[in-house]
Amino acid sequence: MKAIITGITGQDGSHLADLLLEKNYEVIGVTRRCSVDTTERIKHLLDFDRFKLIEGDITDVSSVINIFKNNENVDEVYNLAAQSHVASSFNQPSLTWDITGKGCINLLQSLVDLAMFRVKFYQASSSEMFGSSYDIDEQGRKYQNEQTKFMPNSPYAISKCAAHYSVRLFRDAYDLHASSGILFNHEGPRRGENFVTQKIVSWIKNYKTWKDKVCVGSTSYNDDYIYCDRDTGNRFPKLRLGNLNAYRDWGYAGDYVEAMWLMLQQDYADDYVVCTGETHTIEEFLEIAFNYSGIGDWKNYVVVDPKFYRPSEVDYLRGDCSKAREELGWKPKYDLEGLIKLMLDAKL
Ligand code: NAP
Ligand code: F7E
Repeated sequence: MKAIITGITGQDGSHLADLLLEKNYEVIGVTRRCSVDTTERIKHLLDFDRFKLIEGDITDVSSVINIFKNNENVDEVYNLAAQSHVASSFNQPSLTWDITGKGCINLLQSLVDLAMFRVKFYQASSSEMFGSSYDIDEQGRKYQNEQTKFMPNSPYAISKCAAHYSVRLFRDAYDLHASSGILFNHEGPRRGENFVTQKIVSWIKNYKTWKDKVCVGSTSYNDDYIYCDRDTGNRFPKLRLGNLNAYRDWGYAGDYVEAMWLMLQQDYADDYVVCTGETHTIEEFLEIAFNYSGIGDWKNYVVVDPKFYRPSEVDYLRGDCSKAREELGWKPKYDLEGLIKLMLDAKL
């Protein structure tokens, strides 16, 4: 089997490459030109003979066509490439649209134009597409699943909705085996530093290094800094975060790439929600992470900084992945506590 992965240098791309190589696939990863090396997450794969990188950019149709023409025998295409940061999408809405929305259409249309109808296609859809929308279950709890309507409220989410609907269109209009995984937040040691979970974990690591190696005495605080009492000139900045009250359904990225692969092994293409079914606030994440790392009450170390507020927030996400459980036989292996321990242990 041969697969092309766009977004190979990202968190999910690297986990998916690991999984497919384990399954004996030949994996072609698409990387875009960058002035610095972006292969940190896949450096363990670079010498592998079934793993190859090719240069390409999904916003450029001619680049996409060349990739497919040079790999006409490909079996599966996983489109994981995106401008994936929601807050950044408010600052760069057109760029986000070009990559996250139009990029997917470029891939789908190129498959059709090249008559590559036997290729199976995976699209990385997102729980962000639900925005402020939810349904209510029998216990009165809010949830989102494949039937919940989309109410996107960021340029990122709008672009993902366009890509998602395009996948459905190409599935119906051209009979493409094109599936979308509506994945809720998934994290892990390979998560980018500017997403809230990794930002918290990285701060804890840096603080502990400072506390254990530099500040051997006791500490005191002001609004913005933690001071080392043995040397008053020595201070460490507090962790600055935005909205701490949003609820997220956080799972482990390593689990979620398996669901992507399972979708493409089905006889028929479809859309599937992938999640844990549990939801927690950023405050709860802080509580567990600070307790596990032994620092103490997170409230002494965190500053809420409006700079990190978004123009529009997604307040509540909790998925229902009954369909993925029943039809794909998939279930998550990590809960939030397990995920936080995994991330902290890797970092520390
Ligand atoms: P990520 O770490 O931000 O990775 C994004 C990848 O896309 C990077 O490899 C990036 O390359 C690549 N890329 C960006 N623009 C590109 C372009 N024009 N052409 C080719 N490649 C481009 O994201 P992730 O967390 O792995 O997520 C993977 C996918 O799942 C994304 O589509 C994301 O929107 C979606 N998703 C993620 C989550 C989540 O919680 N992680 C949840 C739902 C959906 P560079 O390294 O060069 O920047
Ligand atoms: O924010 C709040 C922020 O940036 C989570 C992407 O992978 O998952 C991800 O999008 C929450 C939000 O992830 C900070 O306001 C508070 O409520 O980690 P995040 P996200 O926006 O949920 C979805 C499913 C995707 O598809 C996306 O690609 O945390 N928050 N303070 C903060 N967030 C950040 N980044 N930084 C803060 O300082």
